[in-house]
Amino acid sequence: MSQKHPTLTTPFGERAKQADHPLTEYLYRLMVLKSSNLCLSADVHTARELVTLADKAGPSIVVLKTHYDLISGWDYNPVTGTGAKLAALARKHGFLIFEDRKFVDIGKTVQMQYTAGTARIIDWAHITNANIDAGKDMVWAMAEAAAKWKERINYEVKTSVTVGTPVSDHFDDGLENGDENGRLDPREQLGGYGSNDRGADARKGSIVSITTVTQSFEPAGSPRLPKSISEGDESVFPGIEEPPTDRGLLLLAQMSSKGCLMTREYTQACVEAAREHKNFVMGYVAQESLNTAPDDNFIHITPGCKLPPEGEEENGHIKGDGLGQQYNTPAKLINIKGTDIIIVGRGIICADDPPSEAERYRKKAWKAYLSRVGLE
Ligand code: 6AU
Repeated sequence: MSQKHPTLTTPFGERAKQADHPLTEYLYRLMVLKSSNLCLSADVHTARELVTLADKAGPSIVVLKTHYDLISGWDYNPVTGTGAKLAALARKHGFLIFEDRKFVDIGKTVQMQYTAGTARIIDWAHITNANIDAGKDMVWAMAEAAAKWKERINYEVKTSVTVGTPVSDHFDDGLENGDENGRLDPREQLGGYGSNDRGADARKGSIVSITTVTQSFEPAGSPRLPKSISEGDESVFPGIEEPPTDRGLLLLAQMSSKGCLMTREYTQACVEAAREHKNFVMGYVAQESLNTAPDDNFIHITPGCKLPPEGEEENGHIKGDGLGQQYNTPAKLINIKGTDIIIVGRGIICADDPPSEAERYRKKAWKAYLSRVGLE
């Protein structure tokens, strides 16, 4: 890490202005607004616990990190399910959702895992991450999938399939004649007419055997993040607009675990991939700042973070978890290693009062950032 890289001493508000990725720009502004550089790793057992924790700790965090596949009772319904509920809480409290999926496979497979399947991660997670052991082309494949998704969600597709007179039952997707991800492409389905043809004229029908398929396309802000949850809470965090519909990727460049096999060469390949895909890669999951080129402005988000119990020596050694996880304090990771956001899981979740522990971490991490950039 170069201690002298300008991003180490530039305040987040300034870095927002220089950000290449719209979601990174938004995230920096959110961090300044909430005085928070804390990501909560919400590794709890059930969907109910997850939603409750997100609601309670939401005011202290700027990123909520999930592992959807370790949550029992995850509801996959795109409108009322767990992803939709988290999206509503993200709007209410002002945080981004980061699904820690660590994609690694051939390009075609990761495209499908990212955009389709049961979880439809891209629909509710603003950010995800990838291990690029499979090669840099995987990043290109994910970027392509995200670009197509963004294009598609600029239209809300409402399709009614009826026999005879159309009725009001609507499907959002999953029709047999959808694209390879099981989705309808509005322009293909309607013979290639484009966005200028929206509105009342955009309602057309075609006869398939005796079945009438009627589709209407309406411009929509962020329709794939449903605006309501069953609890009916539709409030929006004040002081900032809703996040852009862009999706972002973090490259898993270094890990916190003991004996990690990621080599310097691998980490360097991550840096190259990030520079090649600035419109999709926001930055890294890493243990130190990897910004070295003069115009690097990638964001760094770092797990393996814990504070000693309240009242104990703050810069003392923090024991690992006995399963390979190693911990550092927020001050060390932010001040010395140059990371921007700390990821904390068990340090908060296992506390007697997780929301107030989240506040304690927020204050410590923000103080470390202020001291790094000389604002304290
Ligand atoms: O604070 P913890 O140890 O309870 O949780 C850390 C969280 C877990 C890990 O899956 C994740 O951070 N993680 C990652 C990520 C975010 O990709 C990388 C890594 O190197 N170490 C690590 O712990 O959800």
